[in-house]
Amino acid sequence: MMENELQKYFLGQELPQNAEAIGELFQNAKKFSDLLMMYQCAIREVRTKFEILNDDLSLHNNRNPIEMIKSRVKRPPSILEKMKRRGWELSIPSILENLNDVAGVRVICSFVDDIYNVAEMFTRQDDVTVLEVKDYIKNPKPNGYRSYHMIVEIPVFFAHRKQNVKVEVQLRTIAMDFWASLEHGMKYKKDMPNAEELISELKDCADIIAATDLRMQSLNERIHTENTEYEKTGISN
Ligand code: 0O2
Repeated sequence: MMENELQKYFLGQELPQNAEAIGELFQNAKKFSDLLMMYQCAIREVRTKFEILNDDLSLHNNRNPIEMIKSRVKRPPSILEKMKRRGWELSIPSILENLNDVAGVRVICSFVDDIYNVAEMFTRQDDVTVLEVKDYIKNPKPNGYRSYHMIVEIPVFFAHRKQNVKVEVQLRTIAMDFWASLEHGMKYKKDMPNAEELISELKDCADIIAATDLRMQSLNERIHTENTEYEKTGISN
């Protein structure tokens, strides 16, 4: 009942014909929009945590390890599609229990080491519970995808209640993000005639990018060491 009505409502199909069904539809829609608001609040909490870490590290280390933070609440059609694909019951308790990526925060860092440092500082906070970690940097996907994924749970405080909310956090470098944005376009194009060639080129690019990320990190360390030495001795190598 709820599944069909939500589907019709959110996929823009026709409205039910009787007043009772319309009333129920709007009640369900209200509950659903409250749910999305709750995920939006959890995103704000998580974003703030990363922004504070970035400000603090910037103040003490003179550089920002985080280049950018992006976030999104999964769109209703994508929620419905995933719940159906996985065979999960379409209800609010089931979304809360099963769907880990309704709230998504993507943290784009300058260097690979920054990813691990920032992730460690974030997960050390006592209101952050880590439910799952997938390290696609140490274990890249066969297509070359690299990122550090975490599912975390954080408490969100509302006027009269506290709700623990799951958020998917993805940490990656600027280069990994650039690659993933391009590769995302392949999601629905795996049957194209030249797909194999594109997949193979993308994999090559992912490997080049990973090697470049490490070279850039090592260059950064050398530049930093030389600058520190110069500040101490006034002698430049
Ligand atoms: P969107 O549009 O970014 O939300 P899960 O579905 O989360 O229960 P799964 O699929 O094992 O289980 O999760 P995983 O591997 O942690 O990946 C989830 C998200 O990571 C994806 O979300 C993408 O954002 C990103 N991702 C994972 N693999 C790839 C990849 O090969 N290429 C790119 N470009 N992104 C990837 P969605 O829901 O697919 O998409």
